[in-house]
Amino acid sequence: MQRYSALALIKQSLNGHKGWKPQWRDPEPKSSYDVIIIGGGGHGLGAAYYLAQKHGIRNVAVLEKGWIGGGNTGRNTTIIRSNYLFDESAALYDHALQMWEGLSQDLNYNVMFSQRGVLMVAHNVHDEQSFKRHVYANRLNGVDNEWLTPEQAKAFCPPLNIAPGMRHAVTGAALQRRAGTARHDAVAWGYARGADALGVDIIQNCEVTGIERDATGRVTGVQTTRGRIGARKIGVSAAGSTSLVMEMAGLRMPLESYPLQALVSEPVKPIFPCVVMSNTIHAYISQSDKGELVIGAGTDSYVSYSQRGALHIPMHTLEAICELFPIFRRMRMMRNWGGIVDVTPDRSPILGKTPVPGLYVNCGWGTGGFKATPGAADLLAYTIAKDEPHPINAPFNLERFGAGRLIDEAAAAAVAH
Ligand code: FAD
Ligand code: PYC
Repeated sequence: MQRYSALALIKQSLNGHKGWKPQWRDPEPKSSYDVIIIGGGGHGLGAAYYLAQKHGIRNVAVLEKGWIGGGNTGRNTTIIRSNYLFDESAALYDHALQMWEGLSQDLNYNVMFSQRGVLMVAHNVHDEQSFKRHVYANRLNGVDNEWLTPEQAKAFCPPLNIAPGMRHAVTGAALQRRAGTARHDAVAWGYARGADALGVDIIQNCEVTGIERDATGRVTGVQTTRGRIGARKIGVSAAGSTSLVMEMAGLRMPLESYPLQALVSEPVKPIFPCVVMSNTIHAYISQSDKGELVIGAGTDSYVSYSQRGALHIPMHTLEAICELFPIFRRMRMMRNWGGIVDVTPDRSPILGKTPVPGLYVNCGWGTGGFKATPGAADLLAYTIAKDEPHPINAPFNLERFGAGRLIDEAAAAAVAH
C-alpha cells in the first residue's frame, strides 16, 4: 500500500504530485465471495477492513448502491462521545471511542480526530437531573464526564450565552473532555483504502435488489444491479435503508426511518473551541477545520426515505442557536441537507446474528452512529467471522425486542426523535 509520510510528501512534491496512486481499485464484481457487506458507509467499509485485518478473511466485497460515504457517513455532524447511560452502552460506545484514539495511526490516514470536548447544556431541572445521572453512571463505568456550572461552561466555551433571562437559560452542563469530532469523509476513505490494500473489493454503483436463500433458509448470494453475486455470509450495514434490505431476506425489522437535517455556515476564523449540544431545544454546533459552523437539528417528525427534510426544522434550530450564541446572529448559512436515520424503539443499535443463517445485521444507530464507526465495524467483523457476537455487542441483539430486554438510551441519544 502507498504509505503517507513526510518523506512521501517531499518525494511527490519534487515530481509535481503526479505519482500518487488511486487510493482504492475499481474492480468488477467476482462471481462469489466468502463475505458480502451491503452498504459502503463507514460501518460497512470498516467491517470489511477488520474482517481482512483481524480475522484474515480477505475474499470480501463491499457493495454500495451509490458512492462510498454518500449515505449518513458523509452527511453527519461528526460528533463523537461515549456518555451513554447503561453499562452495556458505556462498553459499546467507549470501545469505539478508544478505537478512535488510534485510528489515524492504524489506517495511516488522518481522520482528523479532535478531542475538543462535548458540552451538553441543561436548561431546566429535568435536564440537570438527567445529565447528572449520566455523569454518575459514566464515572462508575470509567467513562469521563463532569458537571459544570453555567460560569464554568462559559469559560470552556466563551461564545455561550448564559444570561439568566433567556427563554432557554443555561442552568449547567455536562462535559465529556475525551469527546469531539472527526472528518467524516476521511473515515470512509481511510477504511476503503485500508480494506482495498488487504484485498477487499469495493464495488460502487451496485445496488443490492435481492437476497437469495437455499432450501434450508441459508443465504447463498445477492441479486444486484450488476448481476448475481454469490456469498457464504452477508453483513447488512445499510443504515436508513436497512428495513428495505432485510425485507429482501423476509425479515421485518423494528425500525423507523426518518430524515435528519444539518447545515453549515460560511467559513469564519476559529471562534468555537468545542462541541455544544442542547438536547432540549434540538440544536448542536461545532466548527469544522475549514471554519464553517456545523449545525444539526432534531429529526423531522414523519417517516421517510428522502434525504431532505422540512424547512421549519432547521429554522427552529437556528432560532435556538441564535439565542444560545448571539454572536452568530449575522452569519449566513451556506448549505443544508438531510440523511435517513434508522431508529429503534429503545434508541440503541441492533448488531448481531439474525434468524436467517449466514445473515448478520448492524443497524438502528439512528441519529448517533458516526461516533460508533470503528467499534461497530470491529464488532460486526467479529460477529461475522466467529458466527457469534462479541460480549460487547451480545446485548444489542434483535431478540431483545421480543424478550423485553431493552436498553433505553432515549436521553443519551440526545437528538429528538
Ligand atoms: P451509511 O453511511 O448511511 O452507509 C449505509 C450505506 O448503505 C449507504 O451508503 C447506502 O447508499 C448503502 N445502501 C443502502 N441500501 C443499499 C442497497 N440496497 N445496496 C447497496 N447499498 C445500499 N452520528 C453521530 O454519532 N454523531 C453525529 O453528530 C451525527 N450527526 C448526524 C447528522 C445527520 C444530519 C445525520 C443524517 C446523521 C447523523 N449521525 C450522527 C448518525 C450517523 O451519520 C449514522 O449513524 C452513521 O453514519 C451510520 O453509518 P453507516 O455506515 O451505518 O451508514
Ligand atoms: O449522537 O451525538 C450525537 C449526535 C449529535 C448530532 C447528531 N447526533
